[in-house]
Amino acid sequence: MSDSKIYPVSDELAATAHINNEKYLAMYEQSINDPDTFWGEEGKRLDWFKPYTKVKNTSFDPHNVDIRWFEDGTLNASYNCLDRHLATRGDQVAIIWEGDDPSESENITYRDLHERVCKFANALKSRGVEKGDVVTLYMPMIPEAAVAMLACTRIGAVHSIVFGGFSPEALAARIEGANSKVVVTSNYSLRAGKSVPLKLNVDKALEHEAAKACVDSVIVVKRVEQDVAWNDSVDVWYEDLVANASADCPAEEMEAEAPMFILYTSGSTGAPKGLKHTTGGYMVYAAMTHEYAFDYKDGDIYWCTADVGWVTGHSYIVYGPLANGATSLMFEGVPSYPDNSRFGRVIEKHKVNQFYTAPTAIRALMQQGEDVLGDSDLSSLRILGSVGEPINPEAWEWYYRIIGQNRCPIVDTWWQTETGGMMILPLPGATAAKPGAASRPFFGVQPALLDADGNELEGATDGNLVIKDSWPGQSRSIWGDHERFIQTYFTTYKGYYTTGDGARRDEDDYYWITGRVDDVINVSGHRMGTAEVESALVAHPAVAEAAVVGYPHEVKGQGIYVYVTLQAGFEQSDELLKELRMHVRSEIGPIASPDLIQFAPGMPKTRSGKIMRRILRKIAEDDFGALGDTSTLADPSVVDDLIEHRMNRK
Ligand code: 6R9
Repeated sequence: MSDSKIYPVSDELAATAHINNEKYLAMYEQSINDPDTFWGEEGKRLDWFKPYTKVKNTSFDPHNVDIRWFEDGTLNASYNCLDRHLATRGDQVAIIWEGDDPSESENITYRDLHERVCKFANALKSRGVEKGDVVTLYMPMIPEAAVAMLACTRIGAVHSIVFGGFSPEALAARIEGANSKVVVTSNYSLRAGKSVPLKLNVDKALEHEAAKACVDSVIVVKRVEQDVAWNDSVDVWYEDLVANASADCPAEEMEAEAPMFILYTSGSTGAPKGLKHTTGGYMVYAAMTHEYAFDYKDGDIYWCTADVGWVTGHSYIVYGPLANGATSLMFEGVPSYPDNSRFGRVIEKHKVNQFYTAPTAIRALMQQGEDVLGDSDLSSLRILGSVGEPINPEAWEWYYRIIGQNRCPIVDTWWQTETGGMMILPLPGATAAKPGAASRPFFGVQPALLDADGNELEGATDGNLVIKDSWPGQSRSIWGDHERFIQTYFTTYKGYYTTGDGARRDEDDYYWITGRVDDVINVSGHRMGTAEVESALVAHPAVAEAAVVGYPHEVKGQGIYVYVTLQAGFEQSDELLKELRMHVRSEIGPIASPDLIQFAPGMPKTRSGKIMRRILRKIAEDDFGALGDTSTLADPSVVDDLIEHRMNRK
């Protein structure tokens, strides 16, 4: 990879940000050398019912993985997001809700939110929910989703959010896996003006006997005035429940290590795992990372475009921002409705200061051209964030130039459902950015790169990214299967947390995430990150999006199979094929030259925007009979086209 451009920290941010470089270095050192003192202090950013006296008590020993933070303290997450702000910021807006329809929006103050949460918490109790019970949320991006989360944590119930785009089968498996007795949903959800039958999906999920056996209440928010099938013995309207509920509901005193939520995520093998997060450490970590990553200051308007169905929505729409007393924007819609300028319009309308989105969204906008946001006024923006996948330098530069107007730092945040919060990122007042690099570890995070035998590598090199010691936001277990937790994350490399990602460390000790280790391909003995090849391809003006997978190659071991989606205005041709090959050769080198290139009108993506490489690999291997589950794809029909035009026919 060629030497990267460097975007230094502005003098202004270095002077005004919470964390500048000097502070970063000093705090980082303390966080590693004296974690008890460091986190003992940081823990004070929360209100504790009973203060902790012990801070860190953690072991990555595969015989006994045991992770505890602040273990003798007690607190409540909902209290920390609401009650403690009432005296000082009761009338401040906590959540700005922007509907799918641009004419619909709502400002909810901390006082309003507190009242709504207390009422729904009492409503949950009236349906028999007790401390420790699991409540499944299958909801659109409406305020009631945040209310339900905070109501659960208020009474010590554990929420398990299932993204509204998942199928009834996926929902059923998660209800059953968590033995959840209550499901909260809405009759319909709205997406780009169309209503989606969420409640019907719940009904279908409950046709599965095992799921049905768990659930005794389905609480339904009336999002749109439209009829739904109704089963009086199980279904109850949200509105009816809260209408009769008291607004007085003291927050339950929870132990720091009490489970707070479960979130299912897929790995490279087996069924999705329900990762367990606990209260004290998670909340400290979510609040702290939110404040420092975005240099959040009182009065700022902060917008994360994720869905609450993903971990990003948990930590950076709800818990982190609200713990900090922030104003957090929650968006129900999509970037392309009513037209492609929507993100710009929302930024302008609500004067957004911090904007946090995913590379896939950036590339989708990029494809539409530089004037995609129209005449939207973006002058309120201060800091931009990126999350979910490696951001290729091309998309980074576009994000910086077109959305950030050459003045807003981009915080590329690497982290995972398992990590609870951000792990590697350039703090905006401290770390000069290199486009495409997640850069430096957050406080308390000790990354290392290992070779295949588990030896720690030194200096500038590539390797398997692991973390050497615990941080407070870390997942504690897989719900109901601690052994699987140990097997998945702590046995490949003993004594380390295995991330499943590969990374490169450069001469400045910056980390560049190269993608999942299972996406790494080996061509003629050369290891290559598919992300690196993709990044090169996307840097070509004709390419909107590229996905690269390996396929069995007689001579090289693996060959490079490329799927490209062209920018509007470009036609597929043999000339262009040649040009793309040459382009990759010149960007990375001849070993990266694509063997096969397929023009793809669309990529198979999950609804969270991640390209499903498993499917692309199968098609590249000419083995599409065994594609596995495609039900979680945003648009399953793209697969048929990919198969029809596949390049590798045995
Ligand atoms: C937060 C989230 C985790 C996986 C992770 C990695 C990829 C996320 C990234 C990134 C490069 C970034 N990933 N952020 N890769 N740079 N800034 O996305 O959690 O859904 O669990 O995904 O996503 O591969 O291992 P999750």
